[in-house]
Amino acid sequence: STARAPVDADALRTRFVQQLSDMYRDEVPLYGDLVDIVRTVDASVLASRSLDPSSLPVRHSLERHGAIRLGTAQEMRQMARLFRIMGMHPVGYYDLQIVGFPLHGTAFRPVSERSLSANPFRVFTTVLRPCRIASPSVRQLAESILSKRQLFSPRLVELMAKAERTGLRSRACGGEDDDGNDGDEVEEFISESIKIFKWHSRSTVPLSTYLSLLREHPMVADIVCFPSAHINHLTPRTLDIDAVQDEMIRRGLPAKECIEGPPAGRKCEILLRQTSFRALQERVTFVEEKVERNGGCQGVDGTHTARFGEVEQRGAAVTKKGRELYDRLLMSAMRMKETAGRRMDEALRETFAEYPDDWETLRKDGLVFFRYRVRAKPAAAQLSLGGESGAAARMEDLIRAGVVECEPITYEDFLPFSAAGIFTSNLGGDGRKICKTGANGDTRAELEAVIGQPVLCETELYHGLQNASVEECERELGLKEI
Ligand code: OOG
Ligand code: NI
Repeated sequence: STARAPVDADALRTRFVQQLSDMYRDEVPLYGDLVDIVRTVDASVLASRSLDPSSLPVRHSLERHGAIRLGTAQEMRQMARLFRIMGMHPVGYYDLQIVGFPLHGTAFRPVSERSLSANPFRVFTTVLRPCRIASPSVRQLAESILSKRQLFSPRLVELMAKAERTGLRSRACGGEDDDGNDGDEVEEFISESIKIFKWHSRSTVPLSTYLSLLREHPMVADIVCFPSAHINHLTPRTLDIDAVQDEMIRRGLPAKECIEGPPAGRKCEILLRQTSFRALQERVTFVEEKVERNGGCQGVDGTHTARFGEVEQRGAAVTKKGRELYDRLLMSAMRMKETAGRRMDEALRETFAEYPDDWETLRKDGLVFFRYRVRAKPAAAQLSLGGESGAAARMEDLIRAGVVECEPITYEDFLPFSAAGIFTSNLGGDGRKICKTGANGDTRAELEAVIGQPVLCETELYHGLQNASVEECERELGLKEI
């Protein structure tokens, strides 16, 4: 019989996010409404620019990010393996202690140009840091409950090992797999994986346990009290987040008041703008206190607030210098809000007047990363080479000569303060909770030890993409040896 070729990571990821999106739409109908709003808004943006929907890159149609919160180092390590099989790697370090949450994490996402354009699905993944839970008894309780949880089914663990060894095969490709098996491993792998992200309205603990964890910190209750690592939101990308925000309000969705990230009204979008609708109160059945004794499992009714909807607009990836400028302007807007009682959107508009807003300046000032490509190849003799001036100046010369063109590289990551704003607007109950602080140490190294691999630096990745595109131009133009 013919051997099947293994399914590649990009195809696995695309199938996975498709099913995840279908599941979340069933679970949270408002997510479906939000996706519909985005579709309508994007269609009218394209129409207003006289563009055909097919002019959007393929990746746009199912571009999503999600978020999960894990309980233990072991869960995080296994999750990293699962994501790696789907072509997703840990990028960027986020310490949620900045908003008083006992969590830190990273984003798992594709990193190569090819994988990103196939499907850029990313998951903001945090893990509980028990050392940041203030009450020793609550910490102990959380750890003991989590030690009994098994997110990954034995079958999934088997399939993961196989994926790492030989890859997974799909029936759609015909033939048998190398065990002479005609089952569809890919389908099984995806459905077993999806189970981890599914919502369960049945808690694994009694209501009183839930309440004591909730009193300590709502995130602790959310992480500890359920049998899965339910996805807490799934975010579509839009071309016009201001229009989506207006439409959410018009339709009566419980939208967050302000959009996180750079201010509205820029010509050159940078980084990331996000808004969300608030988490909904959902019915949950808790285990009965004396469940062993009466053997029944009728449970006790309660509620939980965790899952919400979010939408984002992505702009250009900025350099280290561009990020420093962004952070400085954001900080001064935040100060204006706190000390002068200014509205955040107005404060942002004011401080961001300092952030250049045309691509040429953003490029020449080294604030944004660009992808270069040869536009028209001239005869070799026509290329004048500013010898000593280096690659950047040479690219500027080539752009001026009409030989090379460039476009900003899309930002594929997250923003800590935006994430923090999204987190805090979705706490439910009484707002901001503070976790125990302590000597901060090297928390990034702590996370890397948990994951068992280094967390990649997003700026280095963008730099790598830019450099690769410059080298490609130089090769094509025969400038490589100069
Ligand atoms: C994650 C919040 C962060 C984003 O888009 O910044 C996030 C969470 O609530 O678990 O998803
Ligand atoms: Ni998000």
